[in-house]
Amino acid sequence: MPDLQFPPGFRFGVSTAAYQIEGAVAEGGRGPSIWDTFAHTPGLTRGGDTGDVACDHYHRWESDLDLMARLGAGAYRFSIAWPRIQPTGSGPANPAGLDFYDRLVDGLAARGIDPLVTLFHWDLPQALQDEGGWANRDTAMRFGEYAELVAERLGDRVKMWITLNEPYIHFALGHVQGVHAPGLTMLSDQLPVVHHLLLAHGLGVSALRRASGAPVTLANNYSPVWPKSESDEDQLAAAMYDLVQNHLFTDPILLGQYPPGYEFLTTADVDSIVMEGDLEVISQPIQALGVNYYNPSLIAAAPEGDPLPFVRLDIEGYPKTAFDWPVVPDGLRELLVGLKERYADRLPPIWITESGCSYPDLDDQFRIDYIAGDLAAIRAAMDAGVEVHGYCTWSLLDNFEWAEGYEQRFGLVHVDFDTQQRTPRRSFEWYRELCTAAAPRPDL
Ligand code: GCO
Repeated sequence: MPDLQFPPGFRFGVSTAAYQIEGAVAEGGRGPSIWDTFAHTPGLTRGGDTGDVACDHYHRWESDLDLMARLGAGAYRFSIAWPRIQPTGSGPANPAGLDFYDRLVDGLAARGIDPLVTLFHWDLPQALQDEGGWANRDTAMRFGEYAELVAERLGDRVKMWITLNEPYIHFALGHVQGVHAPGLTMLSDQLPVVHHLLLAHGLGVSALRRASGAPVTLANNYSPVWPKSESDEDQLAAAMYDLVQNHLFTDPILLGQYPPGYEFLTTADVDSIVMEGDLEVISQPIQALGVNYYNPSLIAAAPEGDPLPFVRLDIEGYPKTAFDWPVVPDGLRELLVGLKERYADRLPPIWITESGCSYPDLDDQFRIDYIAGDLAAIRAAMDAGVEVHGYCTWSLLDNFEWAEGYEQRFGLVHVDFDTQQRTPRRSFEWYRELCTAAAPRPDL
């Protein structure tokens, strides 16, 4: 166990997401999501993998909660599948959907584990996508209604709400690069998607604050940006990448304004998209900021004629995960200190809502070293004045890694997807010492 000291009350936990672990995609009244459509489209996921069964968590949730209790997890960050609550994304709640999450939240409480609930982790109801998805302002309104339904049922027991997971990644990979659902390649006029995701966050905050006293945040994927060279071209490309990845979904929320230079996202009249009063809704106070961290971004200017002004380059000279991602723990310290410098007294306390690595072996010293590196980086950021309240590693279980299917294994617990057998890796026992030292819990 690392001999790092964290303040009393600091929580160690784990993170998952509905479409990546639940399965049972046509049970309990659940409607189709854009990820059901995308994963069932030939050629879009590795080996045609889908989340139809995943970790079968919908049926195995109680034994999975027992695993978390054995881990001594202080917090469990999971997402609610919108299409379980509203199969077509609007209208009355599906009772069976609310009942599933009601049992889950009660099961967590019975095991002394704090529920941190993400309302949107990319599985938009397909019926809303059929009406334009996030390009349609109405989708933001629907999200506010969905948030209210969930908060009215669970709001007395949820310990923190996360409105959106990684809106930048959902925008960039799902709407520009086309490699995630809904598989769009919008090369201009992207601002409506960006703005309606932010407006959904704001309407979600309003709804959650009405129906629940729990803190509200969102989780962004932040990445320190490293220009390839001092050349003007690379510096400009790096600044633009920093704008879209790190500031576009944070400045409007914490500063009440878009980052300078965002106008390149549209050729339309911005006032026809960003309506009067929207930024006031979007910038309502949040009580924490969720930070997902995986690695820095090495950026160079794109070649002439490329649709995007920047290219992300491989980062050499660091250990690589099985996903070929560089392991740069100090990047987490760098981004946390950078957030403090940019947002100063507007920065709420931080939760690390995701960080982890793909590594297949049961004897996974690699994952232990990865998490230990994260924790040392967090401790260093805290020593530099950044307030951090918790750390949820990605992930409890090996799960459906989006377009990569089941190839990449991020779990403290190995899953045999043929038998659904769970086998804790060595990192599980290592992390258990950390969790139980932070908040001793009875052995189950
Ligand atoms: C993300 C998502 C997770 C991923 C994890 C590993 O950050 O992309 O929130 O669903 O599975 O990050 O890529």
